[in-house]
Amino acid sequence: MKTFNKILIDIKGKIGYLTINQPKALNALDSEVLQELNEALTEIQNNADIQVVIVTGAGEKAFVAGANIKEMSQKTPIEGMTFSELGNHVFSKLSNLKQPTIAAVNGFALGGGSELALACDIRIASETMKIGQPEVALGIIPGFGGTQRLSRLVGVAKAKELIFTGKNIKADEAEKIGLVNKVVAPEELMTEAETLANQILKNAPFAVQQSKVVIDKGLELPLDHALTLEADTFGLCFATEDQTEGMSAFIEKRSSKFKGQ
Ligand code: DAK
Repeated sequence: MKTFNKILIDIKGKIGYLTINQPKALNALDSEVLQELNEALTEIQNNADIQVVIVTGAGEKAFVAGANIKEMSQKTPIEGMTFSELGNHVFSKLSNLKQPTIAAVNGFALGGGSELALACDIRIASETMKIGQPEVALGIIPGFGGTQRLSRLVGVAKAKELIFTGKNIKADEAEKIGLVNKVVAPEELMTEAETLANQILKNAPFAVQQSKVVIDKGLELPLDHALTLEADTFGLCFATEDQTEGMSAFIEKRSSKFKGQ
């Protein structure tokens, strides 16, 4: 796997670790970070050895403190547009990644940082996490999907409260409103994310990946169409060796050995 300047990619077993590695700037997202994320996500998508991805930030203080305000403040309108196009492309790529993604949110997750966590499938937070969408204080609105993903996750009223006030909330409140799945002590964060990843890894990879597609795409469809998508994809699973293996293993009272085929 290629090495990068501002992000780290590591693979252990079937887990890919994607770390934003700019701790001095609280892992703020500048154009270079976004470009590297873009490349890294393509590599991850095409790497059959990686079956779950954990996204985190380097250091103890921040997951990601947002888009890089210092860089953004210098942009011309055209550069702003390019930045926006790249950012939207990267966040959609993360959200549509075929592998399930877990954000291990280890501190400040503000603006683009909150949106990075929202673009992942599951969020595990450290007790030290503070999450929010402070963009309106900078004269902008959330631009990496926050208005849409936050509303879908926590409901319109809570999303409006968070976005209109720009306030940060702590981990326990984020858990209460369903913004994060679970809160753990900082030293347990990575172990918790890995435990979850390993639970996912016990299952048939194609079935997990297709569940993700059907949940995400289905939410954009009328219920009848979404249920048809589910039925079609359910049928498709019967074309896989892993479906035969999973059901045979149950009948033969043994554990399954999935091959991802
Ligand atoms: N950008 C650049 N540098 C940042 C940064 C950021 N977002 N956040 C922190 N830093 C830098 C600080 O400037 C400081 O650098 P030095 O001064 O040491 O060089 C270093 O990180 C440590 O930060 P602090 O000294 O401020 O640390 P504190 O503990 O005092 O405060 C903090 C931590 C997280 C509360 C504070 O740093 C802070 O408020 N940061 C900004 C948080 C924020 O407003 N984030 C939202 C950014 S706006 C778009 C799509 C999306 C977006 C934009 C456009 N398009 C589609 C075009 C997204 C926008 C955002 O995310």
